[in-house]
Amino acid sequence: MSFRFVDFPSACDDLRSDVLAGLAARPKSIPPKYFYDEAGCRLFEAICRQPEYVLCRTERALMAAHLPAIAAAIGTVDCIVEPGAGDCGKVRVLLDALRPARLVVLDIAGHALAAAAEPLARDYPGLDVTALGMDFIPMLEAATPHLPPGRRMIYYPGSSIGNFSPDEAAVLLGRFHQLAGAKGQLLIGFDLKKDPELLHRAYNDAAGMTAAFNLNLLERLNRELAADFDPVRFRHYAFYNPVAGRIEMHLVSLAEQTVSVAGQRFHFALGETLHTENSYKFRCEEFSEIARSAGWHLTGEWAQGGFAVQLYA
Ligand code: AVI
Repeated sequence: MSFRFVDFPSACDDLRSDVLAGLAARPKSIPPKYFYDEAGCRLFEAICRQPEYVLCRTERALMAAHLPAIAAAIGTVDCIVEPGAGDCGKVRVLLDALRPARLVVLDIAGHALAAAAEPLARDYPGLDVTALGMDFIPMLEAATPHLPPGRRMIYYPGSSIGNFSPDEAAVLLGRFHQLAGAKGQLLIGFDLKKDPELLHRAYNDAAGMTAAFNLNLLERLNRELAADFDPVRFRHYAFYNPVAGRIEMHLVSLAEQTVSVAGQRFHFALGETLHTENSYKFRCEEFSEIARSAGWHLTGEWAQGGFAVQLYA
């Protein structure tokens, strides 16, 4: 069994500077990557179990249904690289089908990642697993020394790419292209445009898990940045914007209030929003145009139940 965990320096300063900059901006905003503290990771897993949020289950069903064709299109791979791997649950089907020698997983929640990745090394004898605890968005290139030569495939499932604007997505996909190197491939999953009512329900589940996930961000800032948000004075507000082709998630202030964060004070008017996430939805051809602009060539496409997986070389 071979398992290695490398934790990159704490992103604590980034949290502070990103949050202070976001609260000073108009509209106020905070990058969605900060949802994922320990409680946020658990809440996201709970969201994936909600009947309204079918995204994770649909992707799993698509992968199961098309795995032989996907594996055949991919061919031989020496190393799978999964940025934002989280609980490392999705990559198992690919490990079964492709049997690569190396797996490199990256995630901002480093210790949760290590706990999830270590069992993979036990369950797949001969697989060399490296877990990199890093915020890969600013520091993806730091992963390069941990990648073996040979045929690499970047795996980016779960429609995580939808949490970036199309311009940001193109830049990130270009960096994936560099990281994959010669003969590199990209297998990526994204949510498709569909009935806005279905999308609306997915981000407004009846059990309130998405609301709790959104509001947990305020609890995190209270704990980690000595903030004094009162979560009861903010409302989870999520809706589909068909012009922009995205779900927008907001925390709307239910009162005029002033909040202290890391020693600085921020005023919220009644009804003012703190924009916490965009989740873009695509048509297959819209997405392949973004990937093409980043240097990738489409080599395979599977769509089912409102979700798509594309393969690029
Ligand atoms: C991780 N990401 C793809 C999820 C999404 O659907 O945009 C995060 C999420 N936000 C609310 N629910 C789920």
